[in-house]
Amino acid sequence: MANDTHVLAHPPEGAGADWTIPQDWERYTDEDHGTWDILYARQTEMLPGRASRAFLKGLETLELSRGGIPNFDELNERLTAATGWKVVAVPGLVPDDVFFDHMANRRFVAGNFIRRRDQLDYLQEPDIFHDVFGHVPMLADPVFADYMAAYGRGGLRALELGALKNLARLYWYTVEFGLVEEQGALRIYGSGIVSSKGESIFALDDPSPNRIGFDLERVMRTEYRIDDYQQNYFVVPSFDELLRVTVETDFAPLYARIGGQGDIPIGAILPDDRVITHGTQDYAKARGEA
Ligand code: HBI
Ligand code: FE
Repeated sequence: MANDTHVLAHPPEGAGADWTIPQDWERYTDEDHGTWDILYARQTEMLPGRASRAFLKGLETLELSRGGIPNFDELNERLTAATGWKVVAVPGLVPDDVFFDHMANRRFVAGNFIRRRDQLDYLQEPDIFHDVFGHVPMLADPVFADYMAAYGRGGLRALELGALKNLARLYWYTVEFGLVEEQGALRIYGSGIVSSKGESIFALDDPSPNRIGFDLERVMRTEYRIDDYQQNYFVVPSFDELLRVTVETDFAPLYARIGGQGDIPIGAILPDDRVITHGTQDYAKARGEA
Protein backbone atom coordinates (compact mmCIF):
# COMPACT_ATOMS: atom_id res chain seq x y z
CA MET A 1 0.00 0.00 0.00
CA ALA A 2 2.94 2.32 -0.53
CA ASN A 3 1.93 5.35 -2.51
CA ASP A 4 3.27 8.31 -4.45
CA THR A 5 2.33 11.96 -4.69
CA HIS A 6 -1.31 13.02 -4.55
CA VAL A 7 -2.29 16.62 -5.01
CA LEU A 8 -5.63 16.26 -6.69
CA ALA A 9 -8.19 18.84 -7.78
CA HIS A 10 -11.22 16.65 -7.02
CA PRO A 11 -11.94 13.89 -4.57
CA PRO A 12 -10.72 10.65 -6.17
CA GLU A 13 -13.10 7.80 -6.98
CA GLY A 14 -14.39 6.19 -3.85
CA ALA A 15 -13.77 9.29 -1.72
CA GLY A 16 -16.63 11.30 -0.26
CA ALA A 17 -17.16 15.01 -0.96
CA ASP A 18 -15.16 15.56 2.24
CA TRP A 19 -12.27 13.64 0.64
CA THR A 20 -12.33 10.88 3.24
CA ILE A 21 -11.77 7.28 2.26
CA PRO A 22 -11.85 4.05 4.22
CA GLN A 23 -8.54 3.33 5.94
CA ASP A 24 -8.67 -0.22 4.53
CA TRP A 25 -6.57 -1.49 7.40
CA GLU A 26 -6.74 -5.09 6.15
CA ARG A 27 -4.86 -4.09 3.02
CA TYR A 28 -1.58 -3.23 4.74
CA THR A 29 1.08 -5.82 4.04
CA ASP A 30 3.50 -7.28 6.57
CA GLU A 31 6.12 -5.03 5.04
CA ASP A 32 3.90 -1.97 5.67
CA HIS A 33 3.43 -2.92 9.34
CA GLY A 34 7.15 -3.63 9.59
CA THR A 35 7.98 -0.17 8.23
CA TRP A 36 5.80 1.36 10.94
CA ASP A 37 7.52 -0.75 13.61
CA ILE A 38 11.01 0.29 12.45
CA LEU A 39 10.07 3.97 12.50
CA TYR A 40 8.22 3.61 15.80
CA ALA A 41 11.15 1.93 17.55
CA ARG A 42 13.63 4.44 16.18
CA GLN A 43 11.61 7.44 17.34
CA THR A 44 10.46 6.21 20.75
CA GLU A 45 14.06 5.39 21.64
CA MET A 46 14.94 9.02 21.02
CA LEU A 47 12.04 10.73 22.76
CA PRO A 48 12.54 10.40 26.55
CA GLY A 49 14.22 13.61 27.69
CA ARG A 50 13.49 15.24 24.32
CA ALA A 51 9.75 15.15 23.70
CA SER A 52 7.23 17.24 25.57
CA ARG A 53 5.37 15.54 28.43
CA ALA A 54 2.14 16.11 26.51
CA PHE A 55 3.44 14.13 23.53
CA LEU A 56 4.74 11.24 25.66
CA LYS A 57 1.50 11.09 27.62
CA GLY A 58 -0.45 11.05 24.34
CA LEU A 59 1.56 8.06 23.12
CA GLU A 60 0.56 6.20 26.28
CA THR A 61 -3.08 7.24 26.20
CA LEU A 62 -3.41 6.05 22.62
CA GLU A 63 -1.54 2.78 23.24
CA LEU A 64 0.48 3.25 20.08
CA SER A 65 3.09 0.83 21.43
CA ARG A 66 1.07 -2.25 20.45
CA GLY A 67 2.90 -2.73 17.16
CA GLY A 68 1.93 -2.35 13.51
CA ILE A 69 0.03 0.41 11.77
CA PRO A 70 -2.82 1.50 14.06
CA ASN A 71 -6.37 0.70 13.08
CA PHE A 72 -8.21 4.06 13.10
CA ASP A 73 -11.42 2.57 14.56
CA GLU A 74 -9.53 1.39 17.65
CA LEU A 75 -7.37 4.50 17.84
CA ASN A 76 -10.44 6.72 17.68
CA GLU A 77 -12.08 5.03 20.67
CA ARG A 78 -9.21 6.24 22.83
CA LEU A 79 -8.67 9.58 21.11
CA THR A 80 -12.33 10.61 21.10
CA ALA A 81 -12.65 9.64 24.77
CA ALA A 82 -9.67 11.89 25.58
CA THR A 83 -10.50 15.07 23.63
CA GLY A 84 -13.38 14.54 21.17
CA TRP A 85 -11.00 14.35 18.17
CA LYS A 86 -10.97 11.56 15.61
CA VAL A 87 -8.68 10.58 12.77
CA VAL A 88 -10.09 10.17 9.25
CA ALA A 89 -8.24 8.73 6.26
CA VAL A 90 -7.56 10.73 3.08
CA PRO A 91 -5.55 9.81 -0.01
CA GLY A 92 -2.90 12.54 0.38
CA LEU A 93 -2.93 16.33 0.48
CA VAL A 94 -6.46 17.72 0.47
CA PRO A 95 -7.53 21.29 -0.46
CA ASP A 96 -7.07 23.91 2.26
CA ASP A 97 -10.78 24.52 2.87
CA VAL A 98 -11.41 20.80 3.29
CA PHE A 99 -8.44 20.47 5.64
CA PHE A 100 -9.60 23.37 7.85
CA ASP A 101 -13.24 22.28 7.89
CA HIS A 102 -12.23 18.86 9.22
CA MET A 103 -10.02 20.42 11.88
CA ALA A 104 -12.64 22.90 13.02
CA ASN A 105 -14.87 19.87 13.60
CA ARG A 106 -12.18 17.91 15.45
CA ARG A 107 -11.38 15.54 12.62
CA PHE A 108 -7.71 15.14 11.77
CA VAL A 109 -7.03 14.00 8.21
CA ALA A 110 -4.32 11.38 7.85
CA GLY A 111 -2.79 9.81 4.78
CA ASN A 112 -3.66 6.09 4.79
CA PHE A 113 -0.48 5.02 2.97
CA ILE A 114 2.95 4.36 4.44
CA ARG A 115 6.32 5.29 2.96
CA ARG A 116 8.54 2.77 1.21
CA ARG A 117 11.57 1.21 2.89
CA ASP A 118 13.88 3.44 0.84
CA GLN A 119 12.09 6.52 2.24
CA LEU A 120 12.56 5.87 5.96
CA ASP A 121 14.41 9.13 6.58
CA TYR A 122 12.52 11.58 4.44
CA LEU A 123 9.52 12.05 2.23
CA GLN A 124 7.74 15.25 1.32
CA GLU A 125 4.20 13.86 1.33
CA PRO A 126 2.65 13.28 4.78
CA ASP A 127 2.20 9.51 5.20
CA ILE A 128 0.47 7.65 8.01
CA PHE A 129 3.60 7.59 10.18
CA HIS A 130 4.02 11.35 10.03
CA ASP A 131 0.30 12.00 10.44
CA VAL A 132 -0.48 9.47 13.16
CA PHE A 133 2.76 9.14 15.13
CA GLY A 134 3.68 12.79 14.59
CA HIS A 135 0.35 14.54 15.08
CA VAL A 136 -2.13 12.37 16.93
CA PRO A 137 -0.43 12.09 20.36
CA MET A 138 -0.69 15.89 20.77
CA LEU A 139 -4.39 15.69 19.87
CA ALA A 140 -4.88 13.59 23.02
CA ASP A 141 -3.79 16.63 25.09
CA PRO A 142 -6.88 18.68 26.02
CA VAL A 143 -5.22 22.07 25.63
CA PHE A 144 -3.47 21.29 22.37
CA ALA A 145 -6.67 19.67 21.08
CA ASP A 146 -8.47 22.98 21.64
CA TYR A 147 -5.65 24.86 19.90
CA MET A 148 -5.94 22.64 16.83
CA ALA A 149 -9.71 23.13 16.59
CA ALA A 150 -9.23 26.89 16.98
CA TYR A 151 -6.65 26.72 14.21
CA GLY A 152 -9.17 25.03 11.92
CA ARG A 153 -11.71 27.81 12.53
CA GLY A 154 -8.96 30.38 12.00
CA GLY A 155 -8.00 28.68 8.75
CA LEU A 156 -11.51 29.04 7.33
CA ARG A 157 -11.46 32.72 8.32
CA ALA A 158 -7.97 33.26 6.86
CA LEU A 159 -9.17 31.86 3.52
CA GLU A 160 -11.95 34.47 3.45
CA LEU A 161 -9.51 37.22 4.38
CA GLY A 162 -6.86 36.15 1.88
CA ALA A 163 -4.33 35.59 4.67
CA LEU A 164 -3.59 31.89 4.36
CA LYS A 165 0.12 32.52 3.78
CA ASN A 166 0.41 34.13 7.21
CA LEU A 167 -1.71 31.60 9.07
CA ALA A 168 0.05 28.63 7.45
CA ARG A 169 3.30 29.86 9.02
CA LEU A 170 1.70 29.59 12.46
CA TYR A 171 0.91 25.93 11.74
CA TRP A 172 4.39 25.34 10.44
CA TYR A 173 6.24 26.85 13.39
CA THR A 174 3.97 25.33 16.07
CA VAL A 175 2.12 22.17 14.99
CA GLU A 176 4.84 20.98 12.61
CA PHE A 177 8.11 22.31 14.04
CA GLY A 178 7.36 23.72 17.48
CA LEU A 179 9.46 23.59 20.64
CA VAL A 180 8.11 24.13 24.16
CA GLU A 181 9.80 25.13 27.39
CA GLU A 182 9.19 22.70 30.25
CA GLN A 183 10.77 23.30 33.66
CA GLY A 184 13.47 25.42 32.13
CA ALA A 185 14.41 22.92 29.39
CA LEU A 186 13.53 22.84 25.69
CA ARG A 187 11.37 19.97 24.47
CA ILE A 188 10.11 19.01 21.02
CA TYR A 189 6.43 18.63 20.18
CA GLY A 190 6.13 19.54 16.47
CA SER A 191 5.10 16.56 14.35
CA GLY A 192 7.80 17.13 11.74
CA ILE A 193 10.43 16.89 14.48
CA VAL A 194 9.07 14.04 16.59
CA SER A 195 8.56 11.87 13.50
CA SER A 196 12.13 12.48 12.20
CA LYS A 197 15.21 10.84 13.68
CA GLY A 198 17.64 13.45 12.39
CA GLU A 199 15.57 16.48 13.27
CA SER A 200 14.77 15.19 16.79
CA ILE A 201 18.47 15.65 17.54
CA PHE A 202 19.12 18.69 15.35
CA ALA A 203 16.24 20.76 16.72
CA LEU A 204 17.43 20.52 20.31
CA ASP A 205 21.19 19.91 20.21
CA ASP A 206 22.67 21.38 17.05
CA PRO A 207 24.34 24.83 17.32
CA SER A 208 23.17 25.74 13.80
CA PRO A 209 19.50 26.82 14.09
CA ASN A 210 18.08 29.85 15.90
CA ARG A 211 15.76 29.12 18.81
CA ILE A 212 13.52 32.12 19.44
CA GLY A 213 10.72 32.82 21.92
CA PHE A 214 7.29 32.50 20.28
CA ASP A 215 5.60 35.71 19.20
CA LEU A 216 2.45 35.36 17.11
CA GLU A 217 3.07 38.28 14.78
CA ARG A 218 6.75 37.49 14.35
CA VAL A 219 5.98 33.89 13.45
CA MET A 220 3.29 34.82 10.96
CA ARG A 221 5.75 37.08 9.11
CA THR A 222 8.55 34.51 8.93
CA GLU A 223 9.27 32.49 5.81
CA TYR A 224 10.07 28.80 6.10
CA ARG A 225 11.61 25.97 4.13
CA ILE A 226 9.90 22.66 3.54
CA ASP A 227 12.78 20.63 2.15
CA ASP A 228 15.41 20.54 4.90
CA TYR A 229 15.94 20.97 8.64
CA GLN A 230 14.60 24.30 9.88
CA GLN A 231 16.83 27.34 10.38
CA ASN A 232 14.52 28.73 13.08
CA TYR A 233 12.56 27.04 15.82
CA PHE A 234 10.07 29.02 17.89
CA VAL A 235 9.62 28.13 21.55
CA VAL A 236 6.24 28.43 23.27
CA PRO A 237 6.28 28.94 27.06
CA SER A 238 3.36 26.49 27.42
CA PHE A 239 0.43 25.16 25.40
CA ASP A 240 -1.95 27.12 27.62
CA GLU A 241 -0.21 30.29 26.50
CA LEU A 242 -0.29 29.23 22.83
CA LEU A 243 -4.03 28.55 23.05
CA ARG A 244 -4.67 31.77 24.95
CA VAL A 245 -2.91 33.99 22.41
CA THR A 246 -4.63 32.26 19.52
CA VAL A 247 -8.17 32.55 20.84
CA GLU A 248 -7.77 36.06 22.27
CA THR A 249 -6.20 37.65 19.21
CA ASP A 250 -8.40 39.36 16.66
CA PHE A 251 -6.77 38.12 13.47
CA ALA A 252 -8.39 40.48 10.94
CA PRO A 253 -6.55 43.63 12.12
CA LEU A 254 -3.42 41.57 12.68
CA TYR A 255 -3.42 40.40 9.04
CA ALA A 256 -3.98 43.98 7.88
CA ARG A 257 -1.04 45.17 9.97
CA ILE A 258 1.47 42.50 9.00
CA GLY A 259 0.41 42.72 5.37
CA GLY A 260 2.11 46.11 5.34
CA GLN A 261 5.23 44.99 7.20
CA GLY A 262 6.73 42.52 4.80
CA ASP A 263 8.10 39.05 5.31
CA ILE A 264 11.03 38.13 7.55
CA PRO A 265 13.68 36.02 5.80
CA ILE A 266 14.43 32.57 7.19
CA GLY A 267 17.26 32.69 9.69
CA ALA A 268 17.06 36.43 10.47
CA ILE A 269 17.21 37.63 14.09
CA LEU A 270 15.31 40.81 14.98
CA PRO A 271 16.09 43.34 17.75
CA ASP A 272 12.87 42.44 19.63
CA ASP A 273 13.40 38.67 19.49
CA ARG A 274 13.73 36.75 22.73
CA VAL A 275 16.76 34.79 21.56
CA ILE A 276 17.31 31.46 23.28
CA THR A 277 19.96 30.26 20.80
CA HIS A 278 21.60 32.56 18.30
CA GLY A 279 22.38 29.84 15.78
CA THR A 280 25.62 29.60 13.81
CA GLN A 281 23.60 28.58 10.70
CA ASP A 282 26.57 26.36 9.84
CA TYR A 283 24.31 23.53 8.70
CA ALA A 284 22.35 25.77 6.32
CA LYS A 285 25.52 27.46 5.05
CA ALA A 286 27.17 24.13 4.28
CA ARG A 287 24.11 23.22 2.20
CA GLY A 288 24.16 26.56 0.36
CA GLU A 289 20.89 27.62 2.02
CA ALA A 290 22.10 30.58 4.08
N1 HBI B 1 -3.78 17.95 3.54
N2 HBI B 1 -3.60 15.71 4.06
C1 HBI B 1 -3.26 16.98 4.29
N3 HBI B 1 -2.38 17.25 5.29
C2 HBI B 1 -2.00 18.53 5.57
O1 HBI B 1 -1.20 18.76 6.49
C3 HBI B 1 -2.54 19.58 4.78
C4 HBI B 1 -3.45 19.24 3.76
N4 HBI B 1 -3.97 20.20 3.01
C5 HBI B 1 -3.68 21.58 3.22
C6 HBI B 1 -2.73 21.87 4.29
N5 HBI B 1 -2.20 20.91 5.00
C7 HBI B 1 -2.37 23.32 4.55
O2 HBI B 1 -3.49 24.10 4.29
C8 HBI B 1 -1.90 23.63 5.98
O3 HBI B 1 -0.60 23.15 6.14
C9 HBI B 1 -1.92 25.10 6.27
FE1 FE C 1 2.13 17.39 9.42
